[in-house]
Amino acid sequence: MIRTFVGIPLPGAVVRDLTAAQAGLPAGRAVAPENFHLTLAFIGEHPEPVIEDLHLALDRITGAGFQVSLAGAGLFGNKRPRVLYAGVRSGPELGRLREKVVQAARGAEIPLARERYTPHVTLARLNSGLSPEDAAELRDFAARRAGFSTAPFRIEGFALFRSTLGRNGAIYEALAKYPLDK
Ligand code: 2AM
Repeated sequence: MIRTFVGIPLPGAVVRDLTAAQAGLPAGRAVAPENFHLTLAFIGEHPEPVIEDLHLALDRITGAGFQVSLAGAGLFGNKRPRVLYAGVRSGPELGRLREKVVQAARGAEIPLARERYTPHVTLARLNSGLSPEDAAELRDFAARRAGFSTAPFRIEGFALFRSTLGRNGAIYEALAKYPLDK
């Protein structure tokens, strides 16, 4: 079984901005710079032949590259925050690309969870045992990052990532890359 997701790697300048935005994080585990990405769809665990079918379907996706920027910060999980994230500012192209990825997964007979897609980049993950004090500090921290933004950058492609869960967090490895504008 391979645990995978489809995501967009980020340019170096954006990674540097995200790393700067993590400074002073009061609680939780900061995402390592090499792990920053914008998830298009979490695929989950599947046997290798299924992932091979997914790869072929992803490889058939066409479309033009497009611009996005990152802006703002927030927490997923109100009372029990689980993720601190940077927001994404984009036109309709990002949602359309996500839809193509969802269709590719369906074509490979991978049923995806029917959840609302909220584009974001995870800055830190928070343990379920977070104290109310730490949660309050994190809310303050996110509020202070409300003005966070990056310069616009171009999405030139996306990738299929393998996620290997380990003791020190997940390791992500790009299994295949899919350029847009091809
Ligand atoms: P994230 O985008 O908020 O960071 C690999 O696990 C990637 O898929 C992570 O980036 C993760 O969250 C995203 N993801 C989305 N839904 C997930 C789920 N149900 N379980 C694990 N990861 C998920």
